[in-house]
Amino acid sequence: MAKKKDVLVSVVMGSDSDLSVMMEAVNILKAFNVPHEVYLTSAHRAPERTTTFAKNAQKRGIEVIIVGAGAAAHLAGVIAAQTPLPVIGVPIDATSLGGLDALLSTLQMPGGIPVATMTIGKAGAKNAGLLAVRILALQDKNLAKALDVYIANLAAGVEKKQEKINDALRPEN
Ligand code: RP5
Repeated sequence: MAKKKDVLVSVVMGSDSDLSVMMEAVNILKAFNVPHEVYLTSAHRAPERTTTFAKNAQKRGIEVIIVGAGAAAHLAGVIAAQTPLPVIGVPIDATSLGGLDALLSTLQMPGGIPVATMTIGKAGAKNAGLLAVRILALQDKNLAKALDVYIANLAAGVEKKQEKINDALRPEN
């Protein structure tokens, strides 16, 4: 049996209710064949579990941590405070404030402890996965090539959509 590859990216979330959003990050990591894990913890409901995770992440060989949380979303900052690894935060729309609460809680870190904060919700989770891939690609030529293909496909998709618009606007239509 092939040896299981070491986890490079941990996708952390504050609640199982965040999973559907954070799957966007997981799906990107799967698409790029990046070994990853999904880890549930909470800064306020399980502070000791959060500390244990953050303090051991580097020793476990993890290189990037993605953290999704909603409401008073301090999970990314609390983890970033306890590890030197890059932490990417994803604010989740979990309350009547539409994610603005989580956005500001994740984003507004005082100087000294950075959290690279993405946009709210699924687009943010997808971009968190892609940012993790970009970070890992700095040291991994195969991943860098796969990223180039992904980026080229995005541009090709725009060209295709332009052609569709042109077709729809042709005078004979
Ligand atoms: C945060 O509170 C979680 O990240 C989640 O987005 C939000 C609500 O959690 P649940 O009450 O659904 O568990 O800690």
